[in-house]
Amino acid sequence: MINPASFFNWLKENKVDFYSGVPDSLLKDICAYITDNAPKTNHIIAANEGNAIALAAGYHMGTGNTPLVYMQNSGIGNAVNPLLSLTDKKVYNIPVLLMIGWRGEPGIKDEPQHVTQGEVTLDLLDAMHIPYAILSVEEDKAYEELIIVLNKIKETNAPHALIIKKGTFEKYNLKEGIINSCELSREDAILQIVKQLKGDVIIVSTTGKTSRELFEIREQLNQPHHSDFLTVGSMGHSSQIALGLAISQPEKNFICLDGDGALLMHMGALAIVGAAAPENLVHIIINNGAHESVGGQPTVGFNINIPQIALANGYKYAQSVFTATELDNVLNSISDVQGPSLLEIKVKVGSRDNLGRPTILPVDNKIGFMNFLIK
Ligand SMILES: Cc1ncc(C[n+]2csc(CCOP(=O)(O)OP(=O)(O)O)c2C)c(N)n1
Repeated sequence: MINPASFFNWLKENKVDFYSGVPDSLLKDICAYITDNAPKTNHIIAANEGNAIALAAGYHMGTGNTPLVYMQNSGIGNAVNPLLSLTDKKVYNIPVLLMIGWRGEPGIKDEPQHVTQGEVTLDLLDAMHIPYAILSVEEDKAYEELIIVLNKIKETNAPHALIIKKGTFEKYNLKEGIINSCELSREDAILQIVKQLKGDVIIVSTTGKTSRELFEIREQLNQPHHSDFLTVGSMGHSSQIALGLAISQPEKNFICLDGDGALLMHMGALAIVGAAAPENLVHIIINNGAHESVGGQPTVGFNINIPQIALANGYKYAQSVFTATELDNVLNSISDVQGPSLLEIKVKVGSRDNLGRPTILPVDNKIGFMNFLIK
């Protein structure tokens, strides 16, 4: 296994000292080390992986150095356009060292949303003419490979990927974790929402632990899952799934349970909800200021005024709450408000160690959900 500190120092000695990306569970130890040890100006956790490539391109043009961009392989889709129309050698020819976590690696059991992505990861890079090396888990070998990769980048001035398998990095715990004084946890907030819902409210939940917690809460309460669409992948898109549903079934009420990282990833979605103005949609942002599901690296969720942003984008009502009592009050009245509405719930960072994963397949979730909606 590779020690995150020595990997970071090795890169620094080789003039790779700017980092951007979106955190990934397979990369959480190295991402945590970078978060704790890189100067703030040299590490920017991007809104999405495409933005990270663009940030890296800007840094390269300002310094001449090679930046590093990290991402989960599910972020390749977000990065394709800037990789092909910005950094590509037939366009601006900009060097980037890509570090890509290989979820769904063939032969290694993973969640359904990672399986095809894992199968096509190397093919996607081939199709984009981006060379890659699968980084060895053995430290000495890994550094030999890295020398070859950096030489290749120097020679071509173009992006080169490092594919990172599960278990490549030794454990490193984030020191600069976010500590806030919020009362509720994400799970507390979801439990309260589920318990207080009136009538047949339909929920679309975002990727990561939000959907896992919602699933477990239904199990605990002995409630069926058919009114929940668990968006296990597609980070940042659940508000648009909810929008598509809300406009197709205007007589039903919909809630999108979103995360701050997911909201930031595709924030333009807010303007589209505002413009479409579905009266029957409540967009709830569970804001912990972190990418909690993949290691707790910070987002800028606590630096921005989400309700004001929503109102400026055409939402009809927006509110922020911190406590169970405030949440109780808003949930009691929100169904009387004409939407689209946004409710931000500020929560602490963290989750249960024994949190499970949905035991129903995504396709069965969809079938049950559609049967419930179109009956
Ligand atoms: C395009 C894409 N990039 C990265 C990931 C990995 N990922 C899964 S959950 C998550 C964090 C989500 O953060 P947030 O929405 O704030 O929710 P939290 O986990 O804090 O509840 C990330 C980065 C992903 N699934 N898809």
